[in-house]
Amino acid sequence: MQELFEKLNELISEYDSFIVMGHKDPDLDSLGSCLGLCEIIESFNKKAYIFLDDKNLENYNSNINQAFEKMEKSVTCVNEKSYKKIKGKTLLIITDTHIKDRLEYPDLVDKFDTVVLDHHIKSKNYIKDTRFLYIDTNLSSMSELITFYSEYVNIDLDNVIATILLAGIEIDTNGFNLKTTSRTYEAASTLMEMGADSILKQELLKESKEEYMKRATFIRNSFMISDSIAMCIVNGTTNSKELAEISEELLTFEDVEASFTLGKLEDNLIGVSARSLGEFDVSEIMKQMGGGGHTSNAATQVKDKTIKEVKQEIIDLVKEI
Ligand SMILES: [Mn+2]
Repeated sequence: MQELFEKLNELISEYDSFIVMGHKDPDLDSLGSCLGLCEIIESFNKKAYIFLDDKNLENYNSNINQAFEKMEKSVTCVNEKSYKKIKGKTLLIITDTHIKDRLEYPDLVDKFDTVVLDHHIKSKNYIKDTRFLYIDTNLSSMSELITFYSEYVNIDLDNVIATILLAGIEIDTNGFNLKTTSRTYEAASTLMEMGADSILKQELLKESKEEYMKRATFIRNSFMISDSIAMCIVNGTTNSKELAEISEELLTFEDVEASFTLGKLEDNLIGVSARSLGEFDVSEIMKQMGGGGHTSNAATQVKDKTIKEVKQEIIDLVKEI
């Protein structure tokens, strides 16, 4: 990792200004890594901006404004208009995604030199033409990476930023269960030492009761398709995030080794999110259905089929293995 941090240091010294951007519908990992990066960059006496719709953050996390108010470090957000006023040689740093369509504002990629940092499985449509692209799927989260980077450059992050980073790790690991290594705990420990606040963190991780109840209803209706594989079908229109959350939650039940959650993403498009504790390779099945991923975390989207057909296809493929 030392090599990566040296490379980032070099890049930072080369430019005057920086725009840091995460993915759209930012979660705490995306947001935390953006904030942490900005603080690191500014410690080099350079100006960093976050590309973020800060007026609508509440839509993504009902307690985030409270966190921003408590932050001692000031952050400057830019949007579709205001980024044009940024002066000097500017570098765009993307974190927590490497796919253009997932960006908060994809157009920016064509306007600035770009660096991409991510921990998701590399997709075929990754952002090309970058100054530097770094994808490490062994990382639990971008928050973990940014924590180590701040340690490397010897910066004590703002308490609130440390809190958001810690919450980001918890979100991406589903409470230190998925993709968690000793390094993940090390990062968490560093963030606590930097002053991460567990009460604020809990506030940030609270979800609305409604959302929880909705998910609980779907989970109650889930069923086993083999001795150790659970399936859940979401009624109505859903999104990939909800499907993934349900699959992850199903893994916490006794006897569940792997899980598949499916639901309608839009008309004529069904999403499947698959998770496993690691023994059963869910990517095998998702690949056969046109998707991808790795052993414990995979997904696909299927066009022009009914939920019933997709459900049967999964059941048949599971039987074959
Ligand atoms: Mn992430």
